[in-house]
Amino acid sequence: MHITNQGLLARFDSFVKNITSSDVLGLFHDADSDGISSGAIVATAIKRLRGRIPDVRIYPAGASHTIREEDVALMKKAGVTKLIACDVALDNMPEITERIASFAEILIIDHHALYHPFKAKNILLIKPQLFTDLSQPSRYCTSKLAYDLFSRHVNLEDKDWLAAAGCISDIATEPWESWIKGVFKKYKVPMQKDLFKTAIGKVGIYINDTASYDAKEIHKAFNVAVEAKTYKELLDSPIKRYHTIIEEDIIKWTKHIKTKGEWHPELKLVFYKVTPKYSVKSAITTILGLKYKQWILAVCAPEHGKMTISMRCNDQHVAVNKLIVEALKDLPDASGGGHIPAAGGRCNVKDYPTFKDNVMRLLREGFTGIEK
Ligand SMILES: [Mn+2]
Repeated sequence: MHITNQGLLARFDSFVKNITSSDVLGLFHDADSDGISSGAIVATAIKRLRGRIPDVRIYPAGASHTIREEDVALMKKAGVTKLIACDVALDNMPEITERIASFAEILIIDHHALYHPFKAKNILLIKPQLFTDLSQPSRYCTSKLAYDLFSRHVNLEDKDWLAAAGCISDIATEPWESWIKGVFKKYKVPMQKDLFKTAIGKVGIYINDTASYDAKEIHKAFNVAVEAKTYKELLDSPIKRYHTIIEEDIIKWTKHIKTKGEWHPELKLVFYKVTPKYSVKSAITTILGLKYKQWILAVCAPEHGKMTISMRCNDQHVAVNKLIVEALKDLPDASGGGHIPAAGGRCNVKDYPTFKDNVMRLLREGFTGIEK
């Protein structure tokens, strides 16, 4: 990786140097593992720079990845003078972000796509594609990005395990392989092919499971990520409980596919409706997708009055992104898309049987969605 825009880093440096103890600092971080980890890394850096962590901390509701009006009101009321946002593409919400900029200077650290440029001059947007030559900017996850950026000003080496956990959670390890190996070596953590099975990979899982258990408990994961001196302290902390509970829910639902799935062996197809207690549908789908690699899987769950559908076909004999789009095509208020082996979509609950019929009809007609 090469730095292609030193000017942007210089602007970051002056933002950090201008933070004073009289600033009321806001921290807005995403509600998933990389978001919470990067937020904790930023908070640690701020604490070391000025003696206390950010004064106001907010995160998006559920998996919305957005900032709300009530967040703006809260920051305004608290008199926030500077806001640091982690792992949320605020440039996709320019209107609300510009309004925050009317009372606070904003630093956005993110690794999602680039959306709209800002008009306000006091918004500093930092994304990998704006200052590096990385071919896949998403692989510079926010935890690692925040770690590298703030390491220009303060020693964060004791938090390297948290940045590494963020990389693993976001499947963003490829550009940092040798650095991650070094972190594992430093803490004598055995490497495994599946990094999620390692002790540092579990840090990300525990943080995510806390958020899946109840978004109201996110502060516990955040606080322990800030305070833990090593990855072990985090794994032995009270958030372990959420992991145990979530894991039980996941295991239960992955097992039940055998009896509760609607199997169509002639089409190598299975429909499976799940109603887990916690928001673990995507975890269930990922595990089942790996277990039934040669099958076309459609895992669905009713959520907020809609049927959400996740499809997998890991051996890629059918492109499920094409299949889901085709099967949802004529249904009202339905949408879908994704990648060849993994896709998702949604439709009205009452249209779900039609979706199923469409999938079966298409497969019987020999639909693959693969370009020959
Ligand atoms: Mn991320």
